[in-house]
Amino acid sequence: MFVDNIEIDLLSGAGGSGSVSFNSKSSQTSPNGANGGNGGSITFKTDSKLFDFSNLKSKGSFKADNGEDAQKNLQNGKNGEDLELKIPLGTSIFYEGELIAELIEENVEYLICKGGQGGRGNKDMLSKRNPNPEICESGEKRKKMKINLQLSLITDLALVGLPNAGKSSLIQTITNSNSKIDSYPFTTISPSLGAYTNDYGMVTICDLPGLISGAAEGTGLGKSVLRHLKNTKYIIYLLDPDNSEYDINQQIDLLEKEVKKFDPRYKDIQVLKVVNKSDLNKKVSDFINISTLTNEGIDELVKELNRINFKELKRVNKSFEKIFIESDNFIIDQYEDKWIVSGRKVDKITNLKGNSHEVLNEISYRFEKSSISNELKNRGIEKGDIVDLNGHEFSYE
Ligand SMILES: Nc1nc2c(ncn2[C@@H]2O[C@H](COP(=O)(O)OP(=O)(O)OP(=O)(O)O)[C@@H](O)[C@H]2O)c(=O)[nH]1
Ligand SMILES: [Mg+2]
Repeated sequence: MFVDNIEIDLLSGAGGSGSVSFNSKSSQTSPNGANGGNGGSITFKTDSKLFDFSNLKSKGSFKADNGEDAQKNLQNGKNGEDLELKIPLGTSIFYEGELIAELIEENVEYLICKGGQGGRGNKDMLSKRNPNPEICESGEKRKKMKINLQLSLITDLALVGLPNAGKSSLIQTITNSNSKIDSYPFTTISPSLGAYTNDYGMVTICDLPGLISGAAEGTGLGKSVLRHLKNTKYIIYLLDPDNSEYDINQQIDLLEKEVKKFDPRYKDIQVLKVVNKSDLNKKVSDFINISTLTNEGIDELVKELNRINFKELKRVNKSFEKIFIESDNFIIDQYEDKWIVSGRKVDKITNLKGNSHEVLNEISYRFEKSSISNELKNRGIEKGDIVDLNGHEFSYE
C-alpha cells in the first residue's frame, strides 16, 4: 500500500549523569568526576530510492539511545547512538500542526529531535564559589515528539482530470506505467508513476486519482490528490467529452478552481489542456484531441511535450527548514504564599545530585541569576514566601 501521510512518535536519548569522585593520590584531593554522555538525536535524511513512508509505517515509533552515565576518575560516559530515519524526497514535516520543513533535495539531513545533554561531573563543576564540589549534574531528559509526515511526489508532469477522463490510460500509452484502468470512477486511488525520455532527458509523470467538486476541502480523495501537485512542474488537464455532468469548459472551471483554492501558488504551474476520447466523434476545436483507445493525436501530444525542457522549469514549492531552538520556558503556579515553578528552565536549574546542602546552595545561586527570580518579583512575591522548584523548597529572600 502507498503510504503518503503518517504520524510517527520520536523519542530522543536522555543525557547520562555526571559523576562525583576525587583524586586521592595527590596530597591535596581534587575532584575528578567525569561527564555523562549526550543522548542520541533523531535526524531525517532524504533518499531518492524511497517513494513513500512504508519503511516507517510498520514500526510507528522510534527511539534513539540514552547517553551513558559517567564513571569515577575521569571516565566520561559514552554518547548514545543517533538514529537516522530515511524519507522520500518531497516530504513535508509537521509538528503540532505547523509546517517545519519541506525536504525536496537528495541527501538532506534535518535534525528533528535532539538528544539530552550529558550532565557535568564534579571536575567540571569546580568554580571559585565551590572549589571542591561534591555534586554533579544529572543528564537532560529524553524529548518526545509526535510528527506528521506528508509526501508530495517529485515529478515533472502530473495528470489531472475528473474520474474516468482516461488519465491512467494516457500514462500507460506514453510511459512504462501499469496504472490500473477501468470504467468505474476512482479506479486510481493512489498516485502512480511512469517515465519516458524526451529530447532533453527523462520525464517523470504522475497519474493521480480523479478530482471532483469540493476536492480542495477534502471531498473524494481531494486533498491527498492536490498535495501531489506541490512538487510537479507541469500539469496536463485531461478533459472528457463523454462526461455526462460537465461539458469541457465546466470541467476546466472545476479543475482550475479546486487546484488554485488548495494552494494559490499552483496558478504558476504551466498547464496543457488535452481532450481525450476523440474516437467518440466528440472532438473540441482549439485543443489537442487524443484517443488513448486508437492512439489518434498521441504523436501530436508527445511532440508538444518533447519541446519542453522540464529541467528548466521551476517547482512552486521551495525547500524550507525551520531550526528548532527550544525555549527555556517556565510556568508559575501560585497558591497563597507558595510559588511552584516548573518547565525546562527549572529543569536546568535543579539537575543536580550529591551533597544535599551543596545541591540546595547551587540551586538558589542559579535561581537568583535566572529570569525566574525577576518574574516572581514582578508578580509580587514577598520575603518568606516558599519557592518550589521541581520539589526543592526554600524560602524567598
Ligand atoms: N472511448 C474511449 N474510452 C477511453 C479512452 N481512454 C480511456 N477510456 C475509457 O475510460 C474509462 C476510464 O479510463 P481510466 O484510464 O481508468 O480513467 P481515469 O481518468 O484514470 O479514471 P480514475 O482513475 O477513476 O480517475 C475506461 O473504461 C477506459 O477504457 C479513449 O480514448 N476512448
Ligand atoms: Mg486512473
